[in-house]
Amino acid sequence: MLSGKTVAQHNSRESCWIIVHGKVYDVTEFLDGGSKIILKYAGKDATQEYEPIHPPDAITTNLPPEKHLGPVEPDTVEKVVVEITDEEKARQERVSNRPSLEEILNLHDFENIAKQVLPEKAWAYYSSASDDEMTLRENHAAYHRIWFRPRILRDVTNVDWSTTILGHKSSMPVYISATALGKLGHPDGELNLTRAAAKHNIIQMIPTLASCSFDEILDAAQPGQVQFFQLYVNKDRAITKKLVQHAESRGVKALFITVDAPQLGRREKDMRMKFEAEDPSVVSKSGSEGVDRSQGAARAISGFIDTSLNWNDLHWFKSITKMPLILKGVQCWEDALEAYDFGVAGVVLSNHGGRQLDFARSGIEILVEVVTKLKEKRGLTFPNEKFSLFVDGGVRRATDVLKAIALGATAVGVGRPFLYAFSAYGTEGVEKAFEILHDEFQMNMRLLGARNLKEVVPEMVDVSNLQSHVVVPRDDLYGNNCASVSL
Ligand code: 173
Repeated sequence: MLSGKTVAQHNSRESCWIIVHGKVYDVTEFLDGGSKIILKYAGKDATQEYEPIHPPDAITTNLPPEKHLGPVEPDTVEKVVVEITDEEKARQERVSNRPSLEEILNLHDFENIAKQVLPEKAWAYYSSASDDEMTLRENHAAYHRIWFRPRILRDVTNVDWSTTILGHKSSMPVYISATALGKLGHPDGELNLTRAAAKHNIIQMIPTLASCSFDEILDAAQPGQVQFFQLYVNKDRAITKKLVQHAESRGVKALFITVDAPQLGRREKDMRMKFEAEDPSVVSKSGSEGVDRSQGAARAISGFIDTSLNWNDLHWFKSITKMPLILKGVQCWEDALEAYDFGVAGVVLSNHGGRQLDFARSGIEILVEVVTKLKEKRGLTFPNEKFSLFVDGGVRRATDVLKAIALGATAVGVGRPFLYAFSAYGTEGVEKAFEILHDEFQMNMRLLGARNLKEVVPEMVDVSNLQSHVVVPRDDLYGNNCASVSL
């Protein structure tokens, strides 16, 4: 057994040991590039910082066994004193005063509450988007430029909004999109989603960068529960191959390869947060890196993503798995057509929740051109069982979903609202979010005159304004991105 004192001596760039869950690891070789945060914990217990942003098996998969130095004598480790600031006290107060779930009426409510009850870092990471957050706002605003043309005098006593996604039943045309770092918001992280999804027959897309390990999330699923996997392609293809084949062997039903993030966007809210959180004394010692001391939670852990990923790699993916492949992050009809011609099972028309290229168009706008062009060029009609179109970004209401369905989407992905729901209320929050959507589907389908999703047709929407990118309306929730530099 190592003593805390011994560990404490390895507190430099030359030799950096950390303690996680009572075990000591030599992480010196992880220090090159982007890992200044590790140095802050050199020689110390890093568990609290480590836990939310790494799955429990991250060390065992990434650090060679000889760097696992064994257990530390618990009593000899100096406790990392976490000072409860006044701000934190106030936050905890807000957590205990949060409204009951009965008071939540829509998905926006979760966002509003999350903003007030989440730890600052978590809110900054989840809510942030790139640059001026124009695409983030546009994602939501684009739905406001589509209006309905409802039909009347149809017997809408029974309405059914259940559907099939890539051959799998779903209680609504919505799936849980992948979002990273669930434990920043709630100690159970992504398991909240798994549990709620099981109860409501909703498909969960498991993120590569979940806080919980992949197997934990699979183990938490009920027999027969359908899960998809979102993949960030690693520079080390052996790691990717292992991940993909493991997912397939555990029964994951589809592989969503993220294609819009060769580099992560600058999410300035997130970056600013880290900037302030870091201990200046440590930073100054790290020397020549100048002020670029931190890139925020996401960038800090994204270095493994392969910037060279290209169309040719898709052959390789086909050779290593039988799971259907879906490209996540397609942003124009030309790429959708190429994806179709290549023979993948579908595409997600998405700009990564506004977190990548700012001024990328909304998924719903892209959907219209993709449907038009694929009909023109390949004679396809949508929804199409051979080639599914998914949309994500900015979806908050069943009306948003119905607009996408009318325009040819198979289903839409929802990310942040479910994150916010479990961050504030755990699994029950996510269940409530599903219940709200179910209620909204029932009412809106009746009012639209559609008894099932097949009856939600293009003629029911007016998209004549969709492509006019007029000024994005003011949005208080997001308006503060640039106002947070304190002087
Ligand atoms: O949007 C994100 O934050 C994201 O996809 C990501 C990518 C790499 C690391 C962490 C999160």
